[in-house]
Amino acid sequence: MTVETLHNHCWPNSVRVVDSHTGGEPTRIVVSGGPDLGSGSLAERRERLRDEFDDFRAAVVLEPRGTDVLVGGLLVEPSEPGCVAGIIFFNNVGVLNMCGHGTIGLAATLAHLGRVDKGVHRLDTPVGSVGIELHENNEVSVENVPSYRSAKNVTIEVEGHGTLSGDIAWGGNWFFLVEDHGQLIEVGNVERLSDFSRLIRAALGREGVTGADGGEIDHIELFSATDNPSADSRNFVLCPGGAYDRSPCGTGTSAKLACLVADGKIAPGETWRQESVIGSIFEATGKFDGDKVIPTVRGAAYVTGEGVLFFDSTDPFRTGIST
Ligand code: PYC
Repeated sequence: MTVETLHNHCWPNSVRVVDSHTGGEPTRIVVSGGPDLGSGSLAERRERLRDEFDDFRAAVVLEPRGTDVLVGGLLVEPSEPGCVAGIIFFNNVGVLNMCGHGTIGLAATLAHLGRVDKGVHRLDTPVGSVGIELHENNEVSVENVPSYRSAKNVTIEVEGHGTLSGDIAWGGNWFFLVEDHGQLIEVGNVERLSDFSRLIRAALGREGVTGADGGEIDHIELFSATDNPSADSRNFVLCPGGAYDRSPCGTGTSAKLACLVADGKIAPGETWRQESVIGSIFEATGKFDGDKVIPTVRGAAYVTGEGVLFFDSTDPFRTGIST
């Protein structure tokens, strides 16, 4: 099968992909045939993907080829020396900064393709390089970008729910982290949790609350206790496109670790075990980097499929179904 490369804004006939899931959250990596984003940093090439190839993003992750839950990644040449690959993640509504579960899935994909051996490697991303280490049993550790809490106890007015406070933290994406919310974090309650979290995100937007760099806080993370003896806490994470993260969210777990370290609730080197709303677990430890923490997040990923996506020029849903 010939896989054509997309040049000069022409559509490819097809791209080769490898699918995986990490703690239940799916990732689809475009391993060949994707658009040529030219040269430059990963941040510059991400802008190009966003500005010039948004239809391609949508075609790969949206129905009928994907779902709203799917996170996509375009494998590219790295620009940072010492990196084995570059990755630009995207989802049902746009491009992402970084993606923890997706990086664990990417590591499993690269191992599946025979492109990396067990051991330690670095990957280039739009927000800096990250480390991966492949272990036994499908487990991967990701040494994430430096993470930090930028604001504590920020109070907002949530429509229908009154005043609520949370922390703002960076873990490769911006998060609003809420402990005291009165919601039941259980898989049977995800519709209500999603609606509630959307209202929080709307309140942040309405009140002009942003990350420290002015970036939109597009991920909402709720926490509760858990009865799982293998975990320290359970979370629910609303992703930018409205889907909830089936995994504990790698960047969200990093943001949580940054808050715990800032509050002196966990020492660097201690392990935090974050359970997702469906019961999958990531383990995280951190080390200090000035006033930030460098989290290492560990989870398991499984390759679920490998194939070719076709983009027939006569297909009325070639660019996906936007809802
Ligand atoms: O694992 O960092 C993550 C993530 C971000 C969005 C979905 N998953």
